[in-house]
Amino acid sequence: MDTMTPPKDAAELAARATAVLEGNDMGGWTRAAPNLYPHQWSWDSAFIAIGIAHYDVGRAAEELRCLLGHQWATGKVPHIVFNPDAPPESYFPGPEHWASAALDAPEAPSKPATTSGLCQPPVHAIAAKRILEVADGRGVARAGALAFLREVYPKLFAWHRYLATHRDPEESGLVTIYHPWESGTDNSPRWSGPLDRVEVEEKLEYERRDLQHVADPSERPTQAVYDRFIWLVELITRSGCDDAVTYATSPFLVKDVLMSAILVRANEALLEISELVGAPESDRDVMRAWISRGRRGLEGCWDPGLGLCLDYDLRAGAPIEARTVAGFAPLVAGAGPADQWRELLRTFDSAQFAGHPGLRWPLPPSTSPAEPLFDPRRYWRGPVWPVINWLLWWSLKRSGEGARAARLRRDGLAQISDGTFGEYYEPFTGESLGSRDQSWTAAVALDWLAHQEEVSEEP
Ligand code: 9WN
Repeated sequence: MDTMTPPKDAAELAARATAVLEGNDMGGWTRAAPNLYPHQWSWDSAFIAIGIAHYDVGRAAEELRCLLGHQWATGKVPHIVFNPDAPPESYFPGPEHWASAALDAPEAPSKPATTSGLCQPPVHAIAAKRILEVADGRGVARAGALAFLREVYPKLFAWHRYLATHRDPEESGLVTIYHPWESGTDNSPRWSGPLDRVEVEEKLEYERRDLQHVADPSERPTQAVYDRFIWLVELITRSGCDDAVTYATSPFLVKDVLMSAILVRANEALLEISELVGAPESDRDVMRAWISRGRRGLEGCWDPGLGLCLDYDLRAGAPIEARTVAGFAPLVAGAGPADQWRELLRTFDSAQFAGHPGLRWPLPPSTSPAEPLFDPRRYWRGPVWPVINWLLWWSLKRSGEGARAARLRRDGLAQISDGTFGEYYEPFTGESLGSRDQSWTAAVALDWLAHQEEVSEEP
């Protein structure tokens, strides 16, 4: 297949997206990207499962089953499940790093460590539900998809319970993260203030592996940021990945609004799953309480001046004032006060985000071009992420914003129709950046393309 020229039509784009996912298929699980990311990443695999469902429902279920097979006893779903066959020099920090630093955590699922000790946004219940919807849409494998939901429901419930308890002892409705990697938006200016306050107290001996896989180091985090990433990993592993110790001592402790909003929607999806699998009513009461607590928590993070929702730095005791795509968290969570919703859509359409006149496509940059730390080429500091657009599209659609969602899908598809399946895209030129053949970008393409066939909703 010629992968240099853009696909000529939707059918060819779908064929190429399928080829990317099949090429990254490691047998039961999918690496996030061929070179830069040779392991299974938690939230990537949820999006990947949605994409795979369009050509193989059973294999899509297997993707999540494999990830959830590495769940910790606390309920935590690890952010990376390591590929035992990946060469040690392919990614840092790899399994030996997590193992060597006393990963004797009683909750770890296996020894030596086969996972990282962090977690990522909980998109999994949304993906599990979507697998059933896709199966229904294709008229295939409903019984298998239902059996799969029955099997994973308790694991997903335990995962959400972990986030609602260990990661929210204050019962604020907001999820606490210990490391920018947990947010999935690692290098975002959201984390610059809290990271600047992290003091790297020891000399760190390590070799970065990410720079060998990208065309230009300016697309990846700086060395100062990376040192802090690694120092935080060091502190977490030294605590034996103990939540209570990390909570009490970590210099980086933040309430993440995007992760919290995803949890709200994931709880809604899990509620629906609980009905389908006949889970006890008491579970549903618990989930309903988590949902309203989550929505209340997000309402409290609203910044009327910026017209966005802001993360909260627990160590500084202050909101984090950064205009990033995470500020649209209430759109992801759905519902919320009508005036906030209107304000948020106004911010979305303004020149600060999708309405910026210089954009190649009217899609929200990961960081607003109006932010001092905006950088159109650097990871999470400006480029557009197809997977974030998918999340916004899906959320808007569920909130009855069909026309807006349709525009987002149309423009998002136009962006990824170059066929490179970039990890992210330069907002003004549309250039594909970071990794190529990124699995979740291919998955988003497949889901969007299939949706086009399901309904016609162009505004
Ligand atoms: C660290 C795999 C992951 C994504 C994250 C993205 C990036 C890793 C890295 O790649 O993070 O987890 O090494 O930069 O930021 O969202 O899950 O695609």
